[in-house]
Amino acid sequence: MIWRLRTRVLELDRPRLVGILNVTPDSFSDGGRFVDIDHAVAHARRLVDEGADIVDVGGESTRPGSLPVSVSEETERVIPVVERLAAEGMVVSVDTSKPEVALAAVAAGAEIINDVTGMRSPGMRQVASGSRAGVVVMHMKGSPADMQTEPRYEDVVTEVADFLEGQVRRLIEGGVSAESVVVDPGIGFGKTTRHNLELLAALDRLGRNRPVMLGVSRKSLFRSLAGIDDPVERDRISAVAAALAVGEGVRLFRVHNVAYHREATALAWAMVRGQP
Ligand code: HH2
Repeated sequence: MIWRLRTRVLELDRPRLVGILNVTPDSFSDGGRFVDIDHAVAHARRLVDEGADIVDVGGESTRPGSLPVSVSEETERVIPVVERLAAEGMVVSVDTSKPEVALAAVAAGAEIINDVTGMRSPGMRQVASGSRAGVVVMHMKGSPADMQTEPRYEDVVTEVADFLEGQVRRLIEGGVSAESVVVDPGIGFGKTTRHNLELLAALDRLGRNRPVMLGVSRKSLFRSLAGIDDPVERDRISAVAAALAVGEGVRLFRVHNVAYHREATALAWAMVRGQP
């Protein structure tokens, strides 16, 4: 399996780590820590030193209840950081739902567009096909403002799988290469703990046609499942979940603590292959 990005190809011949860089004042676990550009760049270097293959830069929090930010605000937060990281040779992904921000980010050197709204906006699909960027199509029910108010599904796995495949089809019809697209079930986005678990139990099915990216890092399901209130204290259990997902075929992990995840996924990968 490969993932075709804007100017390069990433082999998915082993687990790959996407280090999270939130340049926001209000993200749920690290809000406010990397708003300053030099701090953001220093953190990105650390993510890469620890083994991140990609750095995902986000300028708008999507935590439950968060409110949207304007295009200009998000652009100001994200673009200078993308420029600096790309200039240092890092593979940069931009975590945005706004076509204007995605366009500016690819012009500044981003290789990947990661859209938590699943590329529903025609403008986003145009930017994707025009730029030939890699694309992450994520599932979310509702919007961050309302997604956790009693989400309901008949069958969460079928609904999520159908949505993701439908969006991939639209992208391909719009001229995006099938090899450029990966899918993400959107753990915690309009889902109860039970929905999240049903999806985690069906990762092999979700990954049948397409590489899967998984973002469980520090998420609130670890509060309900393991009683860990402080998001930063959820790094170890996040790495355990990622290791288990390696066994289900997942090759891309969006994570805060790269060092833990590197260890856990490397071990899982050796066990899956039966080779060091
Ligand atoms: N989760 C978050 C943000 N972006 N993108 C993908 N593809 N998958 C995810 O699971 C995902 C995502 C939420 O986490 P975080 O960035 O740490 O928090 P916040 O949205 O508060 O900035």
